[in-house]
Amino acid sequence: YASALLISDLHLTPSMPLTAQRFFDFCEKEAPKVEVVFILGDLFEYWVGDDAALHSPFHQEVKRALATLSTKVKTYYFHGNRDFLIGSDFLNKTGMTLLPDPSKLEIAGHDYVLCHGDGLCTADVGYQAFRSLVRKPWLQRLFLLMPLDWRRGIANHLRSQSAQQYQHTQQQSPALAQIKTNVTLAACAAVLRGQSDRLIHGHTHLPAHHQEQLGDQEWQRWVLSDWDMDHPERAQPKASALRIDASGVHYSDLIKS
Ligand code: OKV
Ligand code: MN
Repeated sequence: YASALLISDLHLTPSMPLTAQRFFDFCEKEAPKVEVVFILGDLFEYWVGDDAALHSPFHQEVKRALATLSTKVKTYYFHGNRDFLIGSDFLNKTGMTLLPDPSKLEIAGHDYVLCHGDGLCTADVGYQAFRSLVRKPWLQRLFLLMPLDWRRGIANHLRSQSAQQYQHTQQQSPALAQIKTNVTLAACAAVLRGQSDRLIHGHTHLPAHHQEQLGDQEWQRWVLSDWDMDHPERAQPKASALRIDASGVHYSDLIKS
């Protein structure tokens, strides 16, 4: 591909209308200018099955935006840690192609390893255990066989547990919380080894370009931003994409005041 836009961590929910609006603008104006768009996971805040989206006007609107975009440019999707249950029904309806996490792609003459990023947070042993459990196909099939209201109940329970756990760690040791919510050098090195010296991921909400090294392995790493436009008090509202073309790799600030 000669030009690409990469986004992640929009965490779309009906309760964040400004973020959703930013995404609809992105799909209409920004994204059709490139050849390919990669969504590196966590497009949604949570996902308990494609059937849950069938009767929701909000999800229909997101589906329509993606389906329209997919007629103009190639669209690829990576599962995030929240929306890893996005399945073939949603993908077919939106025209997106699911890629395995991580995947190596050639963009504008360079090889990049792309992934969501949660798999790189190997200092958080508890999360990695949760991840390998809920990614088991047999457990996912079992979960999806449950009635929708049970699934919503389990999801709400797990989400409040997780928020409580994070708050607890943050209060006990902010330094440890910071280590647990970031990627490790060892995991980045392992995912790139023999593949590439360029890594792009989201998940940590710490947008930056890094030059890194472990032993005799060197690489560049770009982190995508999240898209919270609905909580200006929490942080500076940010919603940026990473653009790759012949001129290089650039953060394109989508905020126009
Ligand atoms: C996503 C996270 C909730 C983190 C449950 C099997 C099981 C899938 C699931 C339920 C939860 C996704 C699908 C959600 C991510 C959380 C809490 C913490 C840190 C099962 C398969 F085990 F119950 F059978 N889930 N949802 N978390 O609400 O979107 O990533 S979720
Ligand atoms: Mn994430």
